[in-house]
Amino acid sequence: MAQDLRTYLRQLTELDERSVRLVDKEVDPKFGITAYAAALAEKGDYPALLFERVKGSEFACVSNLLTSYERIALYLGCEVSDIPRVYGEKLKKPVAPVVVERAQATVKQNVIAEEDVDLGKLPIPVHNEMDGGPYLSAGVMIIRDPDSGLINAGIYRHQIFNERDMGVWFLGAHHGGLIYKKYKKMGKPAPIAIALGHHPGFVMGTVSRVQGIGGEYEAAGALMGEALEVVQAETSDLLVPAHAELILEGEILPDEDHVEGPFGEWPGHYLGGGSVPKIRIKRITHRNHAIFQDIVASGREHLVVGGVPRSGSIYQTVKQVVPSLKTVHVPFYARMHCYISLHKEREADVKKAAFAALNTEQENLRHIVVVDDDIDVFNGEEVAWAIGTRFDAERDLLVIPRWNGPGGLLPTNWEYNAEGKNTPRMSSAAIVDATKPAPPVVFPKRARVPREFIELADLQALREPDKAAHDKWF
Ligand SMILES: Cc1cc2nc3c(=O)[nH]c(=O)nc-3n(C[C@H](O)[C@H](O)[C@H](O)COP(=O)(O)O)c2cc1C
Ligand SMILES: [Mn+2]
Repeated sequence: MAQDLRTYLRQLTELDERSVRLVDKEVDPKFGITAYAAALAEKGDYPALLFERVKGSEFACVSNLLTSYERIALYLGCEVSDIPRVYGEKLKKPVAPVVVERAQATVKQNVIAEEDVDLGKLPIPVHNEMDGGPYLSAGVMIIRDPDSGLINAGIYRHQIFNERDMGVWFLGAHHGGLIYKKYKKMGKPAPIAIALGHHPGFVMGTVSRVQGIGGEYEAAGALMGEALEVVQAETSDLLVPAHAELILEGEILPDEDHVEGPFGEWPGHYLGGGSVPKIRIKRITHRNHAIFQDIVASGREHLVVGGVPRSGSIYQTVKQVVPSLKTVHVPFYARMHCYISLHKEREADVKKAAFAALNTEQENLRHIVVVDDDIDVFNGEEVAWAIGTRFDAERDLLVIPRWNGPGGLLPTNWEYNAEGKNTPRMSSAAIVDATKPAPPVVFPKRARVPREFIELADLQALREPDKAAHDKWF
């Protein structure tokens, strides 16, 4: 059986039954869904949430699903610390999708005709206080490049405008926007499909940095460990995932831009927005008892789903340039940072690695920190310690002026003034070289307890202080 959202939910519950929590009380899609995620996050708890009754909708909604590295390690079948390597190596071995017949495609179990399309009947959340309206945050938009014929996919935010219209917001160099502009230039509507609810390997495959247009279905297959099953769309020549929960089909209209936003984005601020192209939805297909998928915008989930694929893609490209790379980490808690650990063979390795990372993740990275391979890049404290002990700003800091922007989601890519007007600007990137000098230079050794003695420590012998101990010692 092909993997999908449901097989993954089952796998999660087998891991730990508390990892998926049901909410059978009715919730309002306006703040009601994100309120549960936020209340739990305040307690440091990030279970997947399955809302069974969302006001105004017959569909359930799953949210907060991909909130931890452990959940990603689960489907990749590896340790958390090995995610970037395993992810990067899988991306190097793309798996082509296979086309299945309509009868095999669970997403075709129900078809909603054009005249019956009403986006108001989907459980689409309003996430944060000042958001301009409901947003699809986990919709994977599929579009065909008219020149090469290749299918490209990615997640782009979609604000719902009315029963059948929504926006689409494309950032900088993302292929989705480049392809849309080709149709616009020809004055033609661009056929698209939006897939909602699927296996995390599909979702993350589509947001991986795949070089060149297309290749996301192949990345999804590689991450899922099996060919993605796709099926002919209803209204266009697109091939869509056969086991998504819902597929919305429609067109990006060439000349009907619409104001969108604001939307609380992953850096945690309200930025971006303005006028965006409009999509008209013409058909919806869905599984029986479909589960709509949401990603908690600007919350932990948004950060993890965005960060991990970047770590995987960067691992792959840096490894090609600097083979002594150990691993990389784009931490969810500061996704504009990238920590790279390597065994330095020569001084130039640091800059080669840092530029490969910057060029792989062109839009969002601002600070690359390169450390030696004795530093655990998954531990922010160790990275901070390496900066404190091995980095000298005068000697080891390289600033690359005007690297990011102008504008976009990073707050540093804007100039602010007292009138409350923002003007786009470009901001710099920095490479922080927190490595020791390359051999043969001798650098002071780290103070450590010998490993063989740590292993000899008998932790079973530890006990709670009892009364006798109190009387004697305290
Ligand atoms: C939750 C989430 C939301 C995203 N929202 C947007 C968005 O609104 N606009 C955008 O251009 N990219 C967005 N991205 C990033 C793209 O989906 C991602 O970079 C993708 O690789 C772009 O593919 P493309 O270059 O083929 O268009 C988002 C990513 C995630 C994980
Ligand atoms: Mn692409």
